[in-house]
Amino acid sequence: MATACSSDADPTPVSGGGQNESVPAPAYEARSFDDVKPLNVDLKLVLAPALPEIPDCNGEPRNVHFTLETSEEIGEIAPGITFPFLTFNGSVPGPAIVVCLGDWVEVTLKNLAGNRFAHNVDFHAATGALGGGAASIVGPGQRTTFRFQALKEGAFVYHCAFAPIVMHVSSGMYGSIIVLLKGGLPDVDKEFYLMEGDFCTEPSADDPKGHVYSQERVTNENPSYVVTNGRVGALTGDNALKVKVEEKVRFYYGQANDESWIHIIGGTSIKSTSLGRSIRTLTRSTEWKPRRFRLEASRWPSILSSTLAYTCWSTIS
Ligand SMILES: [Cu+2]
Repeated sequence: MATACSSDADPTPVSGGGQNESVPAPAYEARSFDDVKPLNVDLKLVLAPALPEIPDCNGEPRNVHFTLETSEEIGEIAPGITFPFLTFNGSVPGPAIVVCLGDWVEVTLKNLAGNRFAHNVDFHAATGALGGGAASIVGPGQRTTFRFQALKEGAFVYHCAFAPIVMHVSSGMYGSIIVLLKGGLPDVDKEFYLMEGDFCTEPSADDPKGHVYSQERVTNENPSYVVTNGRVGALTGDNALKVKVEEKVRFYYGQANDESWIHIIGGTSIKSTSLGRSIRTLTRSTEWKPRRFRLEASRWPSILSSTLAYTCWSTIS
């Protein structure tokens, strides 16, 4: 088993994706997996805008396992327009992952046989080993399992970091991982997971309605679609988010593209909190800010100075 513990080693951040700030003090002291012998928990992932079961985070650290499966499928990006998506678990964004501070996060990454590309996964809730990217490169038909300990609270992006990274991310390979403080979050009536991303597409040579990835649009930073939850109409019409009057609602809002601002009309936001920031994932390496908007009193810090975390890595297989 290969291990690397950045909390007691050189503090220079080594995670990829433009994380170039000094590493803050860890929010949680790293402990030995073998000493703690954490309870194994299988996290049942669900597709956006749903969230998995939210843990209460009152117990001992757990070993939270889940499987991400890479898929390469042509789907509809707008009515009548198709695009060859690259995804985690067949959805854009990839499933939300919610764990507690101190939990170990044990990831199995499967790259389906028949896929064209190698893939990996880079969690910005972690540092070292390219956020997992260096530990998780899998070719078609391969799988790998690795784990890290979540030592910094906040909302972070995860994404494929296999070259060309821009192509993999802007084709849909991104999602959010949320690390909760001890005690979890106050109860709400409904929770939703939203994530914005850009797609740079152009009609293929033989089919004007069959779009393909456009490197020219990426280079010119000129996306053809700026969408929330992966496609035009993902949150409108029959897909509209529904809540009842007086219900308390929490939104987890992330971005895998250029910076923009969510704007809630028709309701009162009791509290909106920025929990982290990460890279802008298109052509520039400037920072962007995934945000989680909470509609109730918050005991979280208003702004996290960084998404960087101290992490002990273990490559399991
Ligand atoms: Cu990929």
